[in-house]
Amino acid sequence: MLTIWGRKNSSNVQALMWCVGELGLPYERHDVGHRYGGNDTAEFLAMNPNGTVPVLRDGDSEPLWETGAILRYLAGRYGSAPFWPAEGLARARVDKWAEWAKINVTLAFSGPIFSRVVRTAPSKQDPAAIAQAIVALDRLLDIAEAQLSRGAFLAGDHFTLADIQLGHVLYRYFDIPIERQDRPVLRRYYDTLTTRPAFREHVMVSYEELRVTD
Ligand SMILES: N[C@@H](CCC(=O)N[C@@H](CS)C(=O)NCC(=O)O)C(=O)O
Repeated sequence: MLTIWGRKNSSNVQALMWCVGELGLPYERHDVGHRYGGNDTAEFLAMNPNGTVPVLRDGDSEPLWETGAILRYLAGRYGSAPFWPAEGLARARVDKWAEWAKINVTLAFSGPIFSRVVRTAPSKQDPAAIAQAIVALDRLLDIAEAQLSRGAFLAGDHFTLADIQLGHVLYRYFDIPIERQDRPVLRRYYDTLTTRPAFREHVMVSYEELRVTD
C-alpha cells in the first residue's frame, strides 16, 4: 500500500496520483500543504526537510520526495514497457522527454504563468510579465507540437511516463484565460489525455482553492 502526503490540487501531487492511477496501485492519500497545512510539522519535516508535497512511502519504506524521483521509482517497481522500458536506451528516450517536460515546461508554466494569473490578485497582476512568460512557454510548446506530430505520444507511439510529466500541466494551460497559439497537434493530444480515467480523476481537479482575489 502506498501512503501519499499532498493536497490533490497540487500540480506535483497530480502528476504522482495520475501515475498511481495509471499503474492501478492501492493508496492512501493525506491532504497536506497550502490551506490544509501539516507540512511544517517536525514529523513532516523529518520525512521531507523541504516541507513540500508530495511525499510517498511504499509500505514502510523510507520517505521519498521529488516528484520526478517518485515517478521513476513507481514506474521501475510497478511499471513495464512501453510505459517505462527496461532497456537502457529505450528508457532514456522516455526519461529524456519526462525530464524535459518537468524542468522546462512545468517551470515555465507554473510560476511564471499559472501563479501570476490564478494565485495573484487581479489588481496586482502584471500583464506584461505574463505575456513575456507566454512567449517563453510558446517556444517549448512548439517543440512539443513538432515532437507530437511524429508520434501519438511525447516519447513515441505509446503512452509513457513522459506524458505524465507533460500532460498534467496541460489541464491548467488549456483552462486558464491566457492567449494560446493554435497548436492542433498539442490540442488533439490533450483531448486524448482527457479520455483517460486516471487523468480525469487526478489531474482535472479544481484549482479554485488556490485562487487569490482582491
Ligand atoms: N521539486 C519538487 C517541488 C515540490 C513543490 O514545490 N510542491 C508544492 C506543491 S506543487 C508545495 O509543496 N507547495 C507548498 C504547499 O503546498 O504548501 C517536486 O517536484 O516534488
